[in-house]
Amino acid sequence: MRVLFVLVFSCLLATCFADDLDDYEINNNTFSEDFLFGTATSAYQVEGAWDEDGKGENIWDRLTHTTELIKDKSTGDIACDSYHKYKEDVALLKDLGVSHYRFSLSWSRILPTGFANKVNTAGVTYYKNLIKELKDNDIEPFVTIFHWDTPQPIHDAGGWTSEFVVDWFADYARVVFELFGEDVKYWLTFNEPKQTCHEGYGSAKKAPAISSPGVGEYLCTHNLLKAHARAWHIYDEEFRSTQNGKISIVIDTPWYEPATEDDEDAAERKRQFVFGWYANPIFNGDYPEIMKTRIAERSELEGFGESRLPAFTKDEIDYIKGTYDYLGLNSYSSYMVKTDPEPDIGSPSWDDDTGIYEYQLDDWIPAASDWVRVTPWGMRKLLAWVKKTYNNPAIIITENGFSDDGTYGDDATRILYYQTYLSNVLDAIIEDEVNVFGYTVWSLLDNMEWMVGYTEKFGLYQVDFSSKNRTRTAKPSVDYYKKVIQTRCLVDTCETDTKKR
Ligand code: PNW
Repeated sequence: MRVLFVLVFSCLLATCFADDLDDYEINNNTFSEDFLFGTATSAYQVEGAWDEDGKGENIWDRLTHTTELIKDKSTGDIACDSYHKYKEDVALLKDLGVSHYRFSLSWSRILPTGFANKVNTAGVTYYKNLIKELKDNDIEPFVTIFHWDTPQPIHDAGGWTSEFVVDWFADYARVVFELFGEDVKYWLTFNEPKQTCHEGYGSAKKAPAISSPGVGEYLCTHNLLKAHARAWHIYDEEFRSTQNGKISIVIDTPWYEPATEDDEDAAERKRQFVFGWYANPIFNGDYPEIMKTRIAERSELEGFGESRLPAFTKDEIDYIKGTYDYLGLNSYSSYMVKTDPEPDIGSPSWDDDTGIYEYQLDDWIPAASDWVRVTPWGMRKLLAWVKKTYNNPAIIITENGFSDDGTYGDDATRILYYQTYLSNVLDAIIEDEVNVFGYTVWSLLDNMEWMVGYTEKFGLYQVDFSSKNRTRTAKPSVDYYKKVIQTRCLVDTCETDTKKR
């Protein structure tokens, strides 16, 4: 039996959107007892203490201190001050009842020069303390090794466009496995590599804000994939037998829905350019054929001597293929896709290489972030597509969430977002037999939202950035998420006989 539940929420909204959410049925089965419910943050976005206790400078410190690119001209110098308030954060997590907390390590806090020549003991102590506090409270640490904050000296030496970064990252990964591996059972090498490479080196929309469209992002990705594979193999060969953990990567994508039946190829092309760019080498071997073909053709028409997409050798393909123990999936929203078969040949760009147009519909309920609209059906379609395309991997949703602008009020839209997305996750598990073993809300706290500073707030907890104390206050969605975690149920009453599933 299923219940219609959402009507109440959709009409609490100031505007009732045409894409009526009262059409959504909420799954009233339960999540299994061992399904993981958690929440996430990243180092630069919450820690602050940017130059404290020996931490080195990273590319976000440099960008925020030396440019005017951040919307509210803010920095992550203090952020949520989690470097000093981690015990308070863990108390919030405990109160929520989560099974896991996903956070990232700041490379520059552990290795201030970026290189493994010098380990910063105080930085190591911070993460040891955080991990101990989590474990003392029965919360499993999910540790992201790299969440966009490249050490400045690594960037100065060539960053992700230098092949040597593979060695530098491998050295860093070995250090953190040695230091923390006894207590960490779930590792993630990279968070959302597309954001690092496309936005960092292609479109210049994120640090280090390099504009090299159609070239820089492919080079960055090539090195990053090799670095991921190297870290996976180091773990596999040197640490797995004693530490018994699992290691993978986080890949992000919206769901891309064809605008008409004729646009299915375009939608699939876009999925491959966004997600397959990273997932295909790791899960199936090598870049997607469609990327190899299109980029080679367009490069030739543009007068390049070789494809702008670098090629892996056969050995590299074999080395990268299979470097996952599970999949970390981040997804927030959906786009409609129409074909744009051959954008003009001119200056190269990844966008033109994809050959599509995309847009969101006005009647999808918007968040404060212009790229997030409430499209829960996209989550189910995405999960089914990942299952089919990548051989049914074990998946944990490592990020999903909704932003407000500070005026969250009764928080009804965020509650609606979690409820409808989780309902679609449950549909995917029960009806499509997708192997999803966990779900992670982005984010525990309102935090430094990169280029838009503190203007878009994804937190379950509001943070008062004007107070020295960075006071945390629960938004109403905390109660809803707590109840879901306790009861495993998304509505008031669930069927009881499915508990053991
Ligand atoms: C993620 N998109 O970024 C990051 O992992 C977080 O650090 C960030 O705070 C969070 O999502 C919210 O922005 C994304 O345009 C940024 O599709 C942009 C997109 C997806 C994820």
